[in-house]
Amino acid sequence: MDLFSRAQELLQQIEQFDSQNNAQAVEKFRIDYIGSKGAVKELLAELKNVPNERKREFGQLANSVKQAAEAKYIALKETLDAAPEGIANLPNDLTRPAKLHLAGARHPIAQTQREIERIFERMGFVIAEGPEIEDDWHNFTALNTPEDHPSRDMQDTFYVSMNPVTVLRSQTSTVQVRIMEQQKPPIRIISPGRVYRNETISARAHCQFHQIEGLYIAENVSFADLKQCILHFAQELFGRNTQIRLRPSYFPFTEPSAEVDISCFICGGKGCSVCKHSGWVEILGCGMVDSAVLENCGIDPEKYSGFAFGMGIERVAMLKYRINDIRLMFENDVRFLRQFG
Ligand code: 2NL
Repeated sequence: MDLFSRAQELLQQIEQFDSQNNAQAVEKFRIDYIGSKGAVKELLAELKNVPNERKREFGQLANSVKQAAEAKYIALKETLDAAPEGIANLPNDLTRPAKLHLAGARHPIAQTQREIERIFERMGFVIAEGPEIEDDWHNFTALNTPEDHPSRDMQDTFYVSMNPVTVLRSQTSTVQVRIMEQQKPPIRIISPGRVYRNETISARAHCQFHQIEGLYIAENVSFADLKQCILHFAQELFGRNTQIRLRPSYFPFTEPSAEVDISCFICGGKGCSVCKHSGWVEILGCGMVDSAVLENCGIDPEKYSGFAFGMGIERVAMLKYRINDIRLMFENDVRFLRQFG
């Protein structure tokens, strides 16, 4: 092939070159055509072999090949830089399935807490929260707990300091005492939150757990109001056919007091392992707020009365999701948590 034809061929190759916007292909173009050992350099080196009478003509042609190659290279670089980052390195198979996206989910305690909150919110209760580190007054004294009551014992409550007495709250009634001290009745609040008790850790007990307590104070609040409120709550959470059973009990802060069972939502009362073949499952404690507690919080017990209740959120969650060990709630093992997504 003569040199003129070779030059024409190069010109055509340069014009038709397609890098597919690939950085490596652009670099290869530079090396093959305008690099120090490239085709353009080779072509120009041939000038000495061209007969004198055609040197001028060949020189012009070779020069236009050189300019075409340089212009092409600049154009290739520009489109490459303008392309989104990394596009040149995309894997070939754009139809492959996307990577699995692992989204987080709420902890079963948080899900259960929210579900309980929503039921009471629909009845007009307002959420109230407060500190986890409390003084002796809000955790014990205002709640009518005698100086020698076992719950004050260091075996039961975590003391942060002795003088002044400061504890990790053992119940969220502390928040309700604070609200009663600040607000006039009617008061209708629920206080969810973490509480601490110095328990030996086992499948059923932990030194930290979550509670929701409720408090309703107004004129003429009766035990019948308490019963109906709890019945409605139980039917909302466990189903329309749920029944409740009240057993007399004792708390320092309520009088009278009761423990509430629900008809077993697993076997419907026939008897199973969840209700230990009794047909009933304990779900919360409650009672009419003791007049001494109202007085301690600056509320006139002659004018106002009220009811209160408290339940463990883990206990409800364990029943609902059939979890048999409370420790699973605090280990944050993803194999456990993923079951609640
Ligand atoms: C339980 C029982 C209960 C209360 C909590 C309460 C709060 C105030 C006044 C009076 Cl401010 N009572 N709370 C009453 C009865 C029972 O909790 O088994 N909790 C896990």
